Amino acid sequence: MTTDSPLPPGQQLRSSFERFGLGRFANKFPADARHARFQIGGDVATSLVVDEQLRALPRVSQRSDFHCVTTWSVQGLEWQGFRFADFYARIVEPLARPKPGADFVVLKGQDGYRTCMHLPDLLHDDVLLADTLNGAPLDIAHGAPLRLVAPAHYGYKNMKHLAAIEFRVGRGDYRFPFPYPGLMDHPRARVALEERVRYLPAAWVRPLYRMLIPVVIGKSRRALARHLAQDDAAR
Ligand SMILES: Nc1nc2c(c(=O)[nH]1)N[C@H]1C(S)=C(S)[C@@H](COP(=O)(O)O)O[C@H]1N2
Ligand SMILES: [Mo]
Repeated sequence: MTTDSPLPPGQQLRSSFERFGLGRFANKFPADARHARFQIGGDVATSLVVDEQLRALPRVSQRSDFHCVTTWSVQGLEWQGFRFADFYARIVEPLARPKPGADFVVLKGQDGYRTCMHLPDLLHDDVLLADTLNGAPLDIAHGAPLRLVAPAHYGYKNMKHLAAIEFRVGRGDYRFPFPYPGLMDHPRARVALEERVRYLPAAWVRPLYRMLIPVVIGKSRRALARHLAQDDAAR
């Protein structure tokens, strides 16, 4: 997705990129924000932990826009990291060996957040496992040590503090984290098609989500400030 393109339907431009997320996760932080290491599991022949293997993948840079389902967008973020498609072809397929049809993907964060994506959507060229933002290592606000960047999908698919990726045959018992309703987690959440939620017309939820933006940003900022202050005190 290119930058400075017209905003997708229902989105409004913000000048600053803020820490954001579902309320319950504002006070949760990664146990290890330094070392990019995560699990591959689900319906695979071999579950494994990925860390050093990532360094063997080609490093890529990408400038892309970011669209939160609550209707804010920021333009022109510079990410660096690894293409998901390379990760899949060079690590997942040969080493974990997903079962045929394991194309329902569950992403989990170190903070306990989880969401799902369709494998074909993850294999697009603009989907990254990113470890830097705007030339600096990812900070805690934006997903250290490693996050998913999928610009064509709403922010809630862009898993921060990546802890695990599971390749599953079918949805099984998957559900969005309690107490949030499953209708908030559209399986694809494509921004261009305004797949904001499941079942309901997107335009209905725009005003509700829009009201939440200042509340969530305030809560996220205060929680991060407290977390960083505790970290300093512990040092
Ligand atoms: N682990 C984790 N990933 C997450 C979230 C979260 O709370 N925890 N929030 C999601 C939502 S709703 C959005 S809009 C983006 C926000 O990314 P940012 O905090 O870097 O702005 O992260 C997404 N990924
Ligand atoms: Mo979001």
